[in-house]
Amino acid sequence: MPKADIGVIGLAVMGQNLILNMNDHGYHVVAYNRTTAKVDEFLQGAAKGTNISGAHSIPELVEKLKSPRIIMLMVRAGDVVDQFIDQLVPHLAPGDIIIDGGNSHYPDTTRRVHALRDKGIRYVGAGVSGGEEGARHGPSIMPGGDIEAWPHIKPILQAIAAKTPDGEPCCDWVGADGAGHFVKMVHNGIEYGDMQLICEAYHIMKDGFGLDHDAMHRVFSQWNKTELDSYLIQITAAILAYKDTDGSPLVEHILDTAGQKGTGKWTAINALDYGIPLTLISEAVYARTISAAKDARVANAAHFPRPATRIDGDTATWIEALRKALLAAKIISYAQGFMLIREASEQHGWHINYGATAMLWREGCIIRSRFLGDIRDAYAQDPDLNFLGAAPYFRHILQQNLADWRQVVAAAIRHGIPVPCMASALTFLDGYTSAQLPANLLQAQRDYFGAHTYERTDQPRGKYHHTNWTGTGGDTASTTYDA
Ligand code: NBP
Repeated sequence: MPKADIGVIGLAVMGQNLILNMNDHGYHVVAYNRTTAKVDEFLQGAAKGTNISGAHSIPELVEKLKSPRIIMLMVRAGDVVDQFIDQLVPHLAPGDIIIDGGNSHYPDTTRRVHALRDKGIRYVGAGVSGGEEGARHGPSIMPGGDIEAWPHIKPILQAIAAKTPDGEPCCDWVGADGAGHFVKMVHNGIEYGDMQLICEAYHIMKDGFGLDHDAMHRVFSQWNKTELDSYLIQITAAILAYKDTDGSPLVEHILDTAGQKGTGKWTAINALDYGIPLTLISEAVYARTISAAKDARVANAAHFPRPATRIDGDTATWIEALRKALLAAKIISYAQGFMLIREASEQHGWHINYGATAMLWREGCIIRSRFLGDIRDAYAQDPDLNFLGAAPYFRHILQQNLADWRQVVAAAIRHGIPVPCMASALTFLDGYTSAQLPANLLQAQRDYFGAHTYERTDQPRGKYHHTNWTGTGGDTASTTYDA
């Protein structure tokens, strides 16, 4: 039997579908799973009649692979990955490659890359997005880690990845260490933001404009023919048209408490750690948390009634204003996400290509959209672009949409419709485009109570001053540093 091209460990939904995808592209795959009965079930089930082989132990798996051996883990993130690495290493030779295709936290990937490099093993953390359908027919893949592995794994990963309308694979090298898993994490955070923005638009349409579900379905279908063209807008249109067995919209029978698995939270925590104002995605995480507090919301609702009236004015005009608000807020969300990627890339020396990152998400993943092609174009024009909203294409949209965006947020606030993402994005833009903010008073307060010092407008930057504000404090200043 000729040796196989790649081994895959983990035969749950992602592993099985990736293996079938690899097989479709002519790769000979060996499948292994902790519960080995699943290997036989797979070989006799979905893999029947294919070129896929099975292994019932780690040594058998390794033995069946050609050199350098390539083994992909598609298992639960966390300790399980370390356990498989520990089991594999004694059977591997220098130059062999382990790819972790699960949702690992990027510092774990960085640690594993370094620990395995010392043993001569090349380790890659590859974020995979697109769920079951993507895994089977073309996911977005974000590999990073030991670049010496890339020439060996590039043909197979790019073959199975989704393709852009121009035929480019949605898979390319992201950077060293945990860069691939970092970018996957931010992708998931952006997904939280996109979903919450759409939910806010639905809420305004339903409670503010009084649209029924068929009308909302038509609006989202129409929006999908504009710059908002994306998978999430498309499925929202389909969800709003979907009827339960009694003919009523199914969506209204679904309990309004959102779950989360933690990648949005990781993104927000990282933004705080890196000092990046990732306000929209953070608000999207909090929105899910508030939604989960159903009992408290129901109890409190009785004490805070909302205006019963609809938002005044021509509905068609409002719908167009809402589309503009959604698009503008989405630009801010991606701008903030790329600020975070840029900061991490610079701090770690990952040299991430931001335009290429946008194209990794163009197809195959949940946030796939036409918009990502525009982001790639913006970085092609200016690879060092600091703020996406400053790129001519996006700046023009923000300028054109700003007045309507303010109207929509103001109307929602007046009617008691929560719009945390649309509003925080607007507030971010107002702050990030203000030449003067009230932080002069804030610095005065800090110096007043804690001798934290301040810089003066009439003195060079970097020169710090302290005032004895009360006449009873001392002249000793606190140390100045950024936390
Ligand atoms: P799961 O995340 O459900 O993991 C199932 C696999 O992990 C099985 O092979 C299972 O073996 C193995 N496993 C578990 Br669970 N505990 C184990 C242990 N203590 N020791 C050894 N093996 C153990 O599968 P998935 O949904 O296919 O996802 C795989 C990876 O891809 C995860 O990291 C996930 O976060 C990521 N991901 C998932 C999706 C998605 O849509 N599902 C999308 C993108 C990324 P067993 O059969 O013996 O229990």
